[in-house]
Amino acid sequence: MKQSSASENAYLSAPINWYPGHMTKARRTMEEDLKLVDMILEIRDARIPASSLNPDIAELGKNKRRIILLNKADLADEAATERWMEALSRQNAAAVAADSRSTAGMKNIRRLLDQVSEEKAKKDRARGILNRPARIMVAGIPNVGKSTLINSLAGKASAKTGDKPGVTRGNQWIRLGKGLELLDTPGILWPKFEDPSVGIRLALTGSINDDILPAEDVAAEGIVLMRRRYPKALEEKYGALPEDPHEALEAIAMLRKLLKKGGEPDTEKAASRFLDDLRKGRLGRVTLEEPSA
Ligand SMILES: Nc1nc2c(ncn2[C@@H]2O[C@H](COP(=O)(O)OP(=O)(O)OP(=O)(O)O)[C@@H](O)[C@H]2O)c(=O)[nH]1
Ligand SMILES: [Mg+2]
Repeated sequence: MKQSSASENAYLSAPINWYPGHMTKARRTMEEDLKLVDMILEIRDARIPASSLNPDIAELGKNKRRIILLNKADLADEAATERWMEALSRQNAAAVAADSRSTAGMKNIRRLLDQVSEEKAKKDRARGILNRPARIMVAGIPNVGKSTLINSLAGKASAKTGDKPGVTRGNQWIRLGKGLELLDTPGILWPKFEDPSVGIRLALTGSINDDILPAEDVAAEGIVLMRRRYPKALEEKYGALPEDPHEALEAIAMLRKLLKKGGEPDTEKAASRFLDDLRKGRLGRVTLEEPSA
């Protein structure tokens, strides 16, 4: 592991095994399951719409209709979400933004899915096939809200959800009325990120397990990123912080009285606190990256 520094990307150049075996299997399973579905609903995190893209989905599903959903939009910067929606529409990608925990926000998505179902029924009828539901795969990286979305669409808790990556372990079909079936899938990451800051952002938003990267390093990068993008929110929460992100963690520890036995600042606890504040929206609504020009 490299020495810590103030720049983003400093920590991920060492090879890290964050591609657990079950994800390799998940990719193979996805390839098989794609043969069964009419469409892919690709869930991304609205706070990191680029870093939460899994190229496997586009590659394996290149012949399928695809809708992109920027989820957790309630935690993302609204203006940035608008810029992302514009950028996606310029690439001719069908995209919507949502807070999947609220059933109220599901109307638009339900309408899109019903359209898919009707089109399929029409095509099927022309070929003499009746009563075959449209099947939609819900795919995306871990912890992005796939199961939560399915539960909100279904109006009941059919799929298991949880505040950490890797909750859904296997596939599960959930029926939405007679014309639609949704496939809940385990989140998939991919083996190598060309840009190491992608790993940091996935950790910052909680899609990589907290025991894989050291919390202090992730938090230090988060502080650098917040200072660059939302300096006011950072200062409002913790006051003026020292330039060096590790010293900033010490300052947060002192401020929050997170001290070790000898009275020294407990930077590990400060890092967890910062990450929790960031992930829960206590530093305001934040989007950590912009669409490329
Ligand atoms: N604020 C917010 N939280 C959400 C949203 N959608 C899901 N969550 C939360 O995110 C966490 C993960 O949700 P899940 O539905 O389990 O995520 P998943 O994509 O199924 O995760 P895996 O099964 O691990 O791949 C849970 O704590 C949800 O309550 C959203 O739109 N906004
Ligand atoms: Mg799940």
